[in-house]
Amino acid sequence: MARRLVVIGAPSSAGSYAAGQESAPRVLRERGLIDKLRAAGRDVVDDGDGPFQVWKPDREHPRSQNLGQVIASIEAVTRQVGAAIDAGCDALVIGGNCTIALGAVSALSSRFADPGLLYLDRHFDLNTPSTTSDGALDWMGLAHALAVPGSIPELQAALARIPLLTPARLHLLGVDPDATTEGERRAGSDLQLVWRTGDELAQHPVSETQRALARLAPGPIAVHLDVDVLDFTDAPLAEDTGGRNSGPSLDALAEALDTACHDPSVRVLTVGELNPSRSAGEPIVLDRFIRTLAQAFSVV
Ligand SMILES: [Mn+2]
Repeated sequence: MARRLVVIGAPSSAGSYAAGQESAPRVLRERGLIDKLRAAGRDVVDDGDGPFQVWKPDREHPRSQNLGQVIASIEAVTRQVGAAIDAGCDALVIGGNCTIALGAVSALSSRFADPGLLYLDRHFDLNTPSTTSDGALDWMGLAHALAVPGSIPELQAALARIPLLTPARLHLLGVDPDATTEGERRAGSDLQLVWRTGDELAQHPVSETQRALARLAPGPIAVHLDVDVLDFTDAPLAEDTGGRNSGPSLDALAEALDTACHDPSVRVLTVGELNPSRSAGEPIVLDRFIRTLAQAFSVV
């Protein structure tokens, strides 16, 4: 018997480069996400949204923009995912920025000894305000989870533990080495993180996911998907348009998500950085993505 699935929205672009991702939960619901999940056999409860936050420049804090909003969004995800877990349910969180993954792991960390995180993203997200000048917190999340030097104390303090994760409890799939900063490469090497490239994920979506799950066993495991891991030419969903003609297709990613979400140790999937305006010229890609989620959560 599949566990009940709680759908949670995190409509925020506060940690982004520009507005857009805040509308992802609304757009996916309007295009039938909840009904498609139910049609796949799941008992679904829609728990609604956390705070609605639209990015604007934070000129007072240019290197860590909109920190207070980012923390409030993470805390809302932590509360909502925690309530779902306490009720014996699984959770699907639609972001929002990739920092929502910290909320999911925080919720698990308050309840379980040793949760793991499978992170599907083109980026390491290991930046701090000293390694990138752009001040977008959405690619600083894992640095804060791992307590990389230079992390912002207020953001760390919002998490269940410091560090929230150890390298042994983190597995990254889909990284584009050309999309990493020097500071990220240094942190990743210092911490000896385990990661695979987008090409490896594209070629072996099932076996790479199985290897990650085995490494993070017994869990529980949170899975995070930044849609920028996808080949943007195949599936233009992400805020970041840099992934043209590299990384997995949506069909290949579907195999990875299918494998992950059908593993009983996986309790949460967070989806970040989906900007619906990217697919305005071909909105059917949003329906393909909803079908991918419904298949991943289907009762088999
Ligand atoms: Mn990313």
